[in-house]
Amino acid sequence: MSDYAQRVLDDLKARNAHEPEFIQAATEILTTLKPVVDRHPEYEKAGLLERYVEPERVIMFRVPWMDDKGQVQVNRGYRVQFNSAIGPYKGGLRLHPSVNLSIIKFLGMEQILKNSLTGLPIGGGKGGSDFDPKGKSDNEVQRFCQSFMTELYRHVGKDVDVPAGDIGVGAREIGFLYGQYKRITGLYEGVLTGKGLTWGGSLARKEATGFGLCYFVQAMLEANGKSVAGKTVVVSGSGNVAIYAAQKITEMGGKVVAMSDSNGYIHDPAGVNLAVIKQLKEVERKRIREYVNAVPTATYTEGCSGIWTIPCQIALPCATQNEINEASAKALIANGVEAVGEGANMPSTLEATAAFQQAKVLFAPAKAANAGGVAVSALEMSQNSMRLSWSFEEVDARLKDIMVGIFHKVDDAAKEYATSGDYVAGANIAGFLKVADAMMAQGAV
Ligand code: NDP
Ligand code: 2IT
Repeated sequence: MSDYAQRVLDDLKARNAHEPEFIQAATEILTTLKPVVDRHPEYEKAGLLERYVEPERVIMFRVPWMDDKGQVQVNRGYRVQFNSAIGPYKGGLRLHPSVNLSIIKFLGMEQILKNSLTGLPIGGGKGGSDFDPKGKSDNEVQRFCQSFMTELYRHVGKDVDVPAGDIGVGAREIGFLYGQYKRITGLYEGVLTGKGLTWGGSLARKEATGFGLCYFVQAMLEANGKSVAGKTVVVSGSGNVAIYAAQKITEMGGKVVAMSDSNGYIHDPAGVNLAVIKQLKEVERKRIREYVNAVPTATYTEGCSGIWTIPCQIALPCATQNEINEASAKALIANGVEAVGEGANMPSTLEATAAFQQAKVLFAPAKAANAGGVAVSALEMSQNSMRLSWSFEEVDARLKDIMVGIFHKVDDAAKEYATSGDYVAGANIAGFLKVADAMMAQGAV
């Protein structure tokens, strides 16, 4: 690595020693930016990397809410407004008990480059809370969301910062958050994306991350003389990203044989019945183990990592960070995996990524492969500003163009600056160049 990037990374590690996920994401990004920094010595004088790794603003706040028993509960809320060089801050809100500043900062820093890759004018941000929606009533979720927005409203706006969904935040939560924003500010504006279709949402936003992942993976396979058709696929998770990735990959001729949740995974060699998964997860909010009640030929196994020991040619991790460690990567490689498409953010550890790349597995990194969600969020912002809505087919066609376009940007940057086929370096470099250019033009801010 160049002295400059290494120095910034060493400094970041010392100053954020207690933030392992943030250090992990920064290590990958800074390591792959060496050839860019070498070609642009002016970046060092401009403190560009030091500015890049430091969020513009971190907002942390108390979120008090009353549970159904009348007991007041307190959670911690976050919004990291990381980088506004190319547009208003944009990125999801995560509600999960594991949420802390390290996780929100890693997600925010990834989001800067992802949003840049979409080619649309959106900066990078992320937020959330350690609130656990599991087991909470609709009323409790509503009271939490209203309290969260009662603080957040003063920091967001359609041209300032536009949050959306992530783990634990779907249409229900976006609805409660939007209602409270509207009530406090009196504004009917596109301050959130992932809204319902009757009140400003975009067709195909729900499907966008999963569909986009499959469009990217298909483009990557085609560029390497392969295709999805006829391949056996393992998809982890059974949330928003996983469900629509499984749907599209099936439409493309792949066969999904396993899916999971945070308790365990189901293996259905005949091909997963997605109608059953949707009913369990989207309608009833139940556990995936119940799948075997509807499909008795399938098996359920407790625990998450075992899903990666099921033989497949395509693996789509769509649950959460670091769900594939080196041992899981090696199990996939030993079973002949040909392509990995990251639907979740940073689902592979640094060691797992290295193992895939050494084994010449086609590896589609999250910030490129899962950019379809935020890309359609940006299309939702456009539709809101224009006060009109596009058809499903129109949005889906734009999504496909954007994902194929991202693949080519990433592929070209890998060839020009790194090694052909190193899509990790290609994504970081292609995303960074646009942000760096904008930051240089705007002065030392
Ligand atoms: P959902 O909440 O809809 O689904 C998350 C899924 O992952 C669930 O099946 C959940 O299981 C599982 N999961 C969550 N946390 C863990 C954990 N700690 N261990 C094991 N399994 C876990 O979220 P999304 O589908 O929206 O998000 C999935 C991933 O995709 C995340 O990494 C997110 O950042 C990323 N992403 C999401 C986008 C979007 O538009 N929604 C866009 C781009 C990326 P359980 O139900 O048991 O908790
Ligand atoms: O990680 C992500 O890109 C998201 N959770 C979606 C963000 C968005 O603003 O749509």
